Amino acid sequence: MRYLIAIAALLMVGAATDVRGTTPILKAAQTDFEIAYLDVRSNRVTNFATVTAGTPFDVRVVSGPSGRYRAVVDDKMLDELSAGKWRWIAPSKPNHYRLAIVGPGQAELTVNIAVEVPAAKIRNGRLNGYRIGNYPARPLRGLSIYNRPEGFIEVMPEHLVLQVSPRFQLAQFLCKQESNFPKYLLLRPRLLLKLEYLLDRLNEAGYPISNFHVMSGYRTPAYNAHIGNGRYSRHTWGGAADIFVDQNPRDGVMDDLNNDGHIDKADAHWLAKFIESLAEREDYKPFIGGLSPYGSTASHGPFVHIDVRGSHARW
Ligand SMILES: [Ca+2]
Ligand SMILES: [Ca+2]
Repeated sequence: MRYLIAIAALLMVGAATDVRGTTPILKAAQTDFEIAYLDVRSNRVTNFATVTAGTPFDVRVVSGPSGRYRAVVDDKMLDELSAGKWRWIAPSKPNHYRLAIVGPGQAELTVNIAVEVPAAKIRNGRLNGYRIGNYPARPLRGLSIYNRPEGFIEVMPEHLVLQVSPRFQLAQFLCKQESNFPKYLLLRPRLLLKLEYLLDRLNEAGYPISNFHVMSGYRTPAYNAHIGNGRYSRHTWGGAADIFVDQNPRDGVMDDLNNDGHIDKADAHWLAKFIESLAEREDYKPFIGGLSPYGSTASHGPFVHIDVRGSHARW
């Protein structure tokens, strides 16, 4: 099933040819029921979650057609706690697992669950050799989203192509620091849902954009300090992405979104303004966070920072 989704995602990517063209609207795959897990709700066919080894992971169906729902983890059926509600106890061995929920109409929804390697295994700022650095001892303003992480998602080469949402793969969020495998990262499901939401709205507005280029997703505190960023960057908690649109032409830099013949900060502004225009919508509420357009420097082109910190932040 995972491979079918990957193929479907590739087909969707293939359908888009022109940012301002008349190609059909690209809809991210959604199913006819909605689930709730961790701090999110989703009806996307592909989802992502993290859980600490040995701890419970709860998931429930919150809306959809009436009838019998089933939950299966790696081909093993889960017992229901009550109708449409399940608890999976994560194994003590960190790895990637696949939870499938099948609805009464046989529609299927997948949650790819990463059982994390405990942060307690960090020695001298390194996790199994991968440089992490140090998280601030005190959360910013006492907010729990700035707590020190309890664990990290382990990434081996075979996990790079793992679909973490209908249009995004795990590799897109890895820190840019040079290192061997295993690599580690944090990635908040809410960030993925926001990226998918923004693509849906862009497509509805007539921009058949198949994906964002994620210039920077997760950053280790060590890498974040190295590039001169603040200690409380949402990137270091896996809740931020620096993105641009790159498909016409696909050349590694932002496209001319405002169609003025130049690739510059005005294109980042165009994208930021589009995102800002969604801010009053009811369905945008879960995605409130930071938003800021950036221009080019010697090391990168224009991009837009987004995050899911839960409060509006502009700079
Ligand atoms: Ca481009
Ligand atoms: Ca432009």
